[in-house]
Amino acid sequence: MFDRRKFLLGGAALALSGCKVFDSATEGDSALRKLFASHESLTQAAQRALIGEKLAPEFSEADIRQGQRPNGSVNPDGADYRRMAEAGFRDYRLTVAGLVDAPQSLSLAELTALPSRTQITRHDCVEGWSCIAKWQGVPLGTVLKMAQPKVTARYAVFHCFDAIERSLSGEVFYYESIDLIDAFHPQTILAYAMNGAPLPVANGAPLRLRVERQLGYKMAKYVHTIELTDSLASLGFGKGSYWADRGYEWYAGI
Ligand SMILES: Nc1nc2c(c(=O)[nH]1)N[C@H]1C(S)=C(S)[C@@H](COP(=O)(O)O)O[C@H]1N2
Ligand SMILES: [Mo]
Repeated sequence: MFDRRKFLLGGAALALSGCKVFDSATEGDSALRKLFASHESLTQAAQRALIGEKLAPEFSEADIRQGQRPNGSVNPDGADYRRMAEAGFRDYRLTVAGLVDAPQSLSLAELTALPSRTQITRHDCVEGWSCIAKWQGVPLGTVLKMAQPKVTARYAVFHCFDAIERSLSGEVFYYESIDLIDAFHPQTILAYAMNGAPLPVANGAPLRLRVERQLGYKMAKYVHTIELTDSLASLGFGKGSYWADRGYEWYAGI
């Protein structure tokens, strides 16, 4: 059995020893803080030290004022995806692989049979718009525990069905990653329903990530595989995310 406590303690101890140094230096408006703010990994460490395991704000039904605005890929056109969508995703399977002792292959029926979490949260896109919507899904931590991550696992990488880019050198499928602190955060879910209905294709059907303390581009839509890794170096250009590889930050905390 995968011992989550031992596993998390290992990671937390490392993270804490990394953050502690910056605790006092990053308080308030010190010159050091400004210096650190220019360096992403230090900003990330400082942000982590400050926010800890805090929950993102949750809202009420009355706060849902509009539909979730579809953005990025809205209709993957790969033949396999199209066939699957036309059959109501009956043949969909989520693969959980990589640094795990018990790789998983889960149908939508199996995923929806697991205990779910529902949350009304605000989605903030880096382009400057926000939407409040209700999301229902299975906590990512539940699915990862089933796969029994090895102690060497540090990141959850999300591989998606949509080719976001096409060129003569080939197709680039959307990819994202988060660390295992965010992966096991209680509000991090694999959502299959939105605003009380099955997740629409435009918003990532059949399964999309919600990682509520980060910006929209982290929330991979059309996820087919979750791969646990100890490094992001061999993914894309090495920054761990389609958009991070194109200039945005990998840790997009809000
Ligand atoms: N697979 C995939 N995931 C994605 C994207 C994408 O293009 N492809 N776009 C991202 C961006 S920039 C945002 S803001 C959100 C949009 O989610 P929505 O369409 O449900 O609003 O999905 C994110 N996840
Ligand atoms: Mo976005």
